[in-house]
Amino acid sequence: MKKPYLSVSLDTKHIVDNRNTKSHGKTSILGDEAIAQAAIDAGLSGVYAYPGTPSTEITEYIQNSPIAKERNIHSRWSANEKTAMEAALGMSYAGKRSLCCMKHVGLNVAADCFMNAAMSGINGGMIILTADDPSMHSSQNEQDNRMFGNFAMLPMLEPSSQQEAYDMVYSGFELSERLGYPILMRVTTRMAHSRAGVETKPMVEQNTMHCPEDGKQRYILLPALARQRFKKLIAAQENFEAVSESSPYNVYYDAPDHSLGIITTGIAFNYLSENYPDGFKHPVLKITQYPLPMSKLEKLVEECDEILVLEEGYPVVEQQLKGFLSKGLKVHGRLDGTLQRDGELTPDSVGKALGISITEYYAKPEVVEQRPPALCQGCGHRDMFQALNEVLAEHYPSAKVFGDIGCYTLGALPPFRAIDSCIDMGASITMAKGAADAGVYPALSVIGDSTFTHSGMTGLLDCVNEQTPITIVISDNETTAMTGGQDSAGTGRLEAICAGIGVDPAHIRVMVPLKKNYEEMKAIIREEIEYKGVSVLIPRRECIQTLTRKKKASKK
Ligand SMILES: Cc1ncc(C[n+]2csc(CCOP(=O)(O)OP(=O)(O)O)c2C)c(N)n1
Ligand code: SF4
Repeated sequence: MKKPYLSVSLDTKHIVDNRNTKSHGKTSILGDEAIAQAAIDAGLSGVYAYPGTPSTEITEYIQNSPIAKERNIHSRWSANEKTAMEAALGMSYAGKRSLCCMKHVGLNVAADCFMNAAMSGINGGMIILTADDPSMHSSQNEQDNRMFGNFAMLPMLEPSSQQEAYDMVYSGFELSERLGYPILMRVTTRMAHSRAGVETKPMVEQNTMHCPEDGKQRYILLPALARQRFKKLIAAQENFEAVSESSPYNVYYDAPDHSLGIITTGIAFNYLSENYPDGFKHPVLKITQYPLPMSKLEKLVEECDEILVLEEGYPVVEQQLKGFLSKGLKVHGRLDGTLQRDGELTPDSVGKALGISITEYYAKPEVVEQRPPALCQGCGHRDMFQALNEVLAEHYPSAKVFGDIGCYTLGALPPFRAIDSCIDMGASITMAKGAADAGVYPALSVIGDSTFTHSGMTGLLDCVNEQTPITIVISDNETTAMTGGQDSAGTGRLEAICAGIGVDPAHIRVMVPLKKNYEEMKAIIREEIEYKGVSVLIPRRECIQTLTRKKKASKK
């Protein structure tokens, strides 16, 4: 008989996980997967997320986990990061443990909920996972969301290894419940996407549903109640600091040479350790839990002549140490040029900052060339851009095309050079509106289907309300392609959504972006540009990558 995945032992809160015919143990996984596995093991009831590199694999792991399925853990993608965080807060309100994941810029979208969840606090444990992308491997900026954690005054975790990522999430829900607040956990690209051996722990049962008894005091942020909650949040800081001070994650390592003291945050500890395989030369304070452990920091500052701060992202700790007027303390890091001001740290850049000579083992072979990214051959976005470019070149040379974020952003590059902007998700429609208001004609927007439902729909409503003369192209490949082909929230319903928002159905035009249809497409594009109101063009053809994957899967 097939072994069941789970068996519940009645005398403890633990559930034995029989996935690998053992209850738990060591397994080699990505940082993102360690986070997902830890959440499942810690009694997660729901993950809420919108895809975004480097966070996507967390939710995908839970979606593909037979145990998560068996335990009925919610894992469907949300429409955007704000809806995801609000749903996670709702699940926590009902007493269950929830995880909310996003890439760093997703926290900008969810910021309204984030800041206010810090006021209400939580009921079931809640972890908000931000995956930051220093060096912008696949992002439009490299913001460091520890600043957001400080802004919201919430406790934060920033693992230095995959094992720590696992342990922090496993115990993080309980910590969140103990403190009464959501925990912000920050990882960066290398942590999310590199693999290591991780020791897993026994599986815990999910919380039973229990709504908060004091819910009406906590969750209704009317001014009189919100003022009380803010005082509570301020008062809670002392407790957050005490917990951080005694955290097993913030560790002081003494070493013989006190001419320098080193502070590491998050993954920088890993990079430092690689440079000292035989033990540290200088005292090191490893910080992976915030608020900052002040007495440990003071000890390091008092015992060492100078301080070097190694942190991935902004100089958050370095700036705090320097303050505005602390002339006495010699602090080195990203602000004084000891390390580069932007981009990722590496073991080598850390070694250089310490004056350690670096041996280059693997020089880049000459045959390896930097290649700009490009739309796949056969992609429907190509045909859409080709037809659009021809119309604009022939009839509207002063047209401005406001772009958005997705595979189609690559239409900015040769050979198309088809878009004039790409700022944030949804901005194509609203920027085109503002430009049209200023007199730009024709003002066009090019947006993907997933980006449209993420944050384009409200901008469309603004256009409809003012009958803005604007032509919006929703380039519909029926998936969220850029992040790997996740479901897109509006698939099959885009025309209905646009009509529901108030676009005249006569000006919602669907087309199939193929070479053989160019003349028909061009005629429609021209007609709708000539229309002095809101028109929506929907070139629709499935992404060839998802199509190929489906075909392969159906042959198996
Ligand atoms: C606020 C925010 N969340 C997530 C992302 C990651 N991201 C980039 S493009 C994209 C979606 C693209 O899907 P779609 O608009 O359908 O275009 P496609 O890639 O399919 O052409 C996502 C999720 C981001 N850049 N910003
Ligand atoms: S992944 Fe899909 S949408 Fe993206 S460029 Fe390739 S075919 Fe086009």
